[in-house]
Amino acid sequence: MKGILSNPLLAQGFWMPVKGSSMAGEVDWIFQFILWVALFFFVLVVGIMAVFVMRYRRRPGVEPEESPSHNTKLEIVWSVIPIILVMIMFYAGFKTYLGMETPPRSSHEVQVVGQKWQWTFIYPNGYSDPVLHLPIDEPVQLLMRSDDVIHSFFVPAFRVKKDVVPGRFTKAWFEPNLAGVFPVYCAEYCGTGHSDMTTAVVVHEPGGFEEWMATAANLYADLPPAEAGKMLYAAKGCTACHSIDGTKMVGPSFKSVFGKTETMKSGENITVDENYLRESIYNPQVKVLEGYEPVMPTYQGTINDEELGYIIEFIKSLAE
Ligand code: HEC
Ligand SMILES: [Cu+2]
Repeated sequence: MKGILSNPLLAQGFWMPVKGSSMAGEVDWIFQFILWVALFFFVLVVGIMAVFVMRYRRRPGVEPEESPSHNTKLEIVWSVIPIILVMIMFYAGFKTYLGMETPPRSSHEVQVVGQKWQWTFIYPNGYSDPVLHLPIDEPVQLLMRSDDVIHSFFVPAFRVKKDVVPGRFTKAWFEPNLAGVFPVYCAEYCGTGHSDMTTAVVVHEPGGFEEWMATAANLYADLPPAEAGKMLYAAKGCTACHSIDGTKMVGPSFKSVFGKTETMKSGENITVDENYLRESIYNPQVKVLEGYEPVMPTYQGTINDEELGYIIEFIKSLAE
C-alpha cells in the first residue's frame, strides 16, 4: 500500500489528477471555465488600466478634461456580460453539487471510519480493511464517521472531498470508472500523524472485486494467530502509537507487556492479561496507564472479536 503511494504521480494527469469517476469531467469543466473566465477578465481589466494609467497620466502643461458622468451603453455591457457569466457558473456549480449530493438508488454502501491516524473501510459483510476496494462502474455511497476529531476524506482522482465529523454521519457517493490504484488523503489537519493519514482506493476490473473479497475475508484464518495479529497491528494503525521493540511512542510499547504489573492513573495496580488487553482496545479510557494521555481511540466496531483474538495472541507472543 505504502509502496504504491510512494509514487502518487502515477495517478496524476498533467494539470489535474486523472479523471477516475463519473463526476470528474464535470467538476474539471467548471473549474477550467471559472479559471479561464477569471484569467481573461483579469488580463483585460488590468491591461486596460495599465494603458490608461500610461496614456492619461498627469503631464506638465496638460489640463485635465471634464470627465463624462455616464455611458449607458458601456455600463449595460459591463453589467450584463458578468451577470450572464456568473449565472452560468451558478447553474453549472449548483447542478453538479446536487448530482454529487444525490446518490443513485442502486449504490452499494461502504462504511468509513476516520480516526487518528488512519482510515478503516467496513464492507456490508462486516469485513474491514485499511484500503478501499471497489468494483468499477458501480456507484458507491460512503457512510462516514469519525471516532475522535474532524478528518476529511479526499480522493483527488474522484474529485471527492468530504469532512468526517465526530458525532454524526456524513455521506459521499461517486462512481469509479477507471480501474487502478488512487491515493486517499486526509484533508483536515488532525494532529501529529495527519500527513501519514493516507491510504489507497483500488478500483477492480469486473469480477476482481468479488475475487478480492473472497480471499481478503479469509486472509487471517490461514495464518498462525500471532502472525495474523502482527498484520492487524499494522493494518489497524496501532503502529502510529505503539512500538514492538520497547520504544516509548504516544502509547507504551507492546514488548514484554503481557504478564507485567502496571500502575494506572487511578493508582490501581493491574497485571496485564487477556481481559485487560481486550478492555484496553475496546474501552481505552476506562483504565489509563500512568504516564500517558488518554488519547487512544476505541476500536469497538472496527476490530471484531476474531481480530481482537489475533491481536492479543500477537501481544502475548512479544512477552517471551
Ligand atoms: C493515537 C494513538 C494510539 C493508537 C492509534 C493506538 N493506541 Fe493503544 N494506547 C495509546 C496510549 C496513549 C495508551 C496508554 C494510555 C491508555 O492506557 O489509554 C495506549 C494503551 C494501550 C494498551 C494498554 C497497554 C498497557 O501497557 O497497559 C493496549 C493493549 C493498546 N493500547 C492496544 C492498542 C491496539 C491493539 C491498537 C491498534 C488497534 C492501539 N492500541 C492503537 C495510544 C494509541
Ligand atoms: Cu485526519
